[in-house]
Amino acid sequence: MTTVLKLGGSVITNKDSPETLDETALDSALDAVADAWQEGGDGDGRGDLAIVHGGGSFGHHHAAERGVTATEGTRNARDAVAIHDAMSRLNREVVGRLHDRGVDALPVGALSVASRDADGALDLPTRGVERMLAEGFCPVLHGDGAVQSGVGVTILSGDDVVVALARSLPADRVGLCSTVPGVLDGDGAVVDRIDRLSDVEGALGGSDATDVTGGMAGKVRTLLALPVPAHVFGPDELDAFLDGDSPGTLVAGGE
Ligand code: IP8
Repeated sequence: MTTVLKLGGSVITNKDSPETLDETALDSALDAVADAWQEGGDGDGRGDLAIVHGGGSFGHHHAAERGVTATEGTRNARDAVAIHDAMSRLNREVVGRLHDRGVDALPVGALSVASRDADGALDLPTRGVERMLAEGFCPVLHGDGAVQSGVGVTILSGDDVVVALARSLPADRVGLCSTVPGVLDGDGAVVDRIDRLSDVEGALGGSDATDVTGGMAGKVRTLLALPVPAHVFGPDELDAFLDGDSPGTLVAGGE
C-alpha cells in the first residue's frame, strides 16, 4: 500500500514571513508521519510512504521576487538555483526532523531531473523513488524549479510532483494536507466530494498569501487528473488520513 502525502507549504511554514517555519505545525505533522511510518509496511516498522512538501515562505517568496511562475520561466541560472536552494533549506528541515523521529527519510530534489516539454507535459523520472521505497526509506520530495522547452526554468509545484509520483509508482492513496479542512464552498462549508472542476469553480478563489502556482483551484484541477482519488484535509485530520480514514474533501477525478 503506497501512500503519497503532500504537506502544504502554508501548513509547515509561516507564509507571510520569508523563510520562516511554523515550528509547531511542522513538528505536529511530522509526529503524525513518524507514527504512520513506524506502524506501516509489512511489520518491519517501515511504511510505503512518500512525502512531498510545498514551498510556503521558502520557495514562493524567492520565485515571486524573480518573477518566476509555473508558466513564466527564467533563463537566469542564478535565479533558478536561488529558488531551488530555498526549497532545499526547507527540505533539510523536514528530512532532519524526520530523522529525529526515527524515520529513514531521504531528500529528493526535482530540478536536476524533472523537465517539461513546450506544452507543459512533465517528465519526472521516479525509478529512484521506487527503489528508495523498496529499500525501506521514506523519500521526501518538494516543489522546485524544472526546465521547460522554450521557456527556461519554471516552477514545478509540489502538487505536480504528487501527480507524477501517484501515476508512476503507482500510489494507492493520495493526501494533501492543507491549511483548510478541505475544499470549501461559497458558504465556507467543506465540499465532501468533487467529480469535476465545474462542481466548485465559482467558490474557489486564489491563495491569500504569495503563491505562484495557483491556490486551491489549481490544486483541484491538478488532482482531478490523478488516476486515484485524492483527499484534501486540514492538519487536524492528518492522523485520520494516515490511519486510512477519508477526511475532508474527496477529489474523485480518477475513479
Ligand atoms: O507550494 C512550489 O510548490 P507548491 C515550489 O506546492 C516553489 O506550489 C519552488 C515555489
